[in-house]
Amino acid sequence: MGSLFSKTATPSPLLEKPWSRENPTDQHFVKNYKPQAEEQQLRILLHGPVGAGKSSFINSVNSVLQNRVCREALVDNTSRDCFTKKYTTYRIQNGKTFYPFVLNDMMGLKYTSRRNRRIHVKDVKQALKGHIKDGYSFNPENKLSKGDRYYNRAPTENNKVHVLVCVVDANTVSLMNDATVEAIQDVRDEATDLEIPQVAIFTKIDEAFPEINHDVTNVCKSKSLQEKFSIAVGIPINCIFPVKNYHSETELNPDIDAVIMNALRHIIETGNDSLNKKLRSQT
Ligand SMILES: Nc1nc2c(ncn2[C@@H]2O[C@H](COP(=O)(O)OP(=O)(O)OP(=O)(O)O)[C@@H](O)[C@H]2O)c(=O)[nH]1
Ligand SMILES: [Mg+2]
Repeated sequence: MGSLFSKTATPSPLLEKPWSRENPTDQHFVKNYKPQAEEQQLRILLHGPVGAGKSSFINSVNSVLQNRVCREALVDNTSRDCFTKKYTTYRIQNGKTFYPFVLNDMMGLKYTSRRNRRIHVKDVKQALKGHIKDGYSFNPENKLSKGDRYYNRAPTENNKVHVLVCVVDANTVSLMNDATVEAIQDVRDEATDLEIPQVAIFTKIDEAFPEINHDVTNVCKSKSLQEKFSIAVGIPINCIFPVKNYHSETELNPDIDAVIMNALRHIIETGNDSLNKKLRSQT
C-alpha cells in the first residue's frame, strides 16, 4: 500500500520562528489549572502508532511536574512490538494530593489486518466513552465485551475522555502507511461524534531535526510536515505540537521542560473548553 506522504519530502529544516527559551506561564498554567466543577478531573487519552512515544510523554509530563526524571510508565527500547498492552490511568502527584488532570496510556496502533484495525478503533471508542477500566489488556483479536470485568457499565463524567491526543513520531510521519492514517482518521471520527476535541504531538524532534543541536526550544516546526499530516488526518495545524520527550536523560533540562509544558498547556486548554461546554449544556 502506498504511503500517503511522499517519502522524498524530507522534513524541512525550516524552523520558522524560534520558540521562546522558556515560557514560565505554560508551567504556571499547568500547575494552577483547576476545572470549573469541584471534584471534576480532566482526562487526556494518548493514542497513536506503536513506539511513537506515548508512554515517554507521560513520563516527561510527570518528570517536569515532579522536578526529577520519572519513569513510571514503562518504555521499551528494543522491541518494535506494542509494548504498552494495558489501559492505564496516570495521576500526577502534587504534594499530598494529585493534579486535577490524568493521562491515559493505551496500546499503540499496529495492524496486521483490517479486522485488527476495526477492533482497535472500537476499543478506543469504548475508552473515549469511559467504558474501559484500568488494567484492561487490549487484545488485537477481540474487542472489549460488555460482559468483561474491565467493562465499566456506568461511567461517570470523570471516567470519560475530554481530549484525545494523537502521538506521532516526527521521523516516521512521512512514512506512515495508508492503513495507519486511516486508523487515525477512524479514531478521530469516533471522537468527533462524541464531541471530544483532538490535538496531535510530534515526538522525537531531536532525531527528526538534528539541526536544533540539542536546543529543542530552537525548534521550529517543520510546517510542511505538519501541514501534510494535518491534511491527511484532519487535525488543524494549530493543534499539532512538536515535542522532545525525556527518553535518555537523567537530569532535567529547562528547554525540554518548556516544550513539554507548552504542549500540555494546549492539551489542557483544549480539553477544558470542551468540558465547560458540556457542563453548560447540562445546566
Ligand atoms: N530520541 C527520542 N526518543 C524518544 C522520544 N520519545 C520516546 N523515545 C523513544 O522511543 C521509544 C518508544 O517510546 P515509548 O514511549 O515506549 O513509545 P509508545 O508510543 O509508548 O510505544 P508502545 O507502548 O509500544 O505503543 C523508546 O525507545 C523511547 O526511549 C523522543 O522525544 N526522542
Ligand atoms: Mg507505551
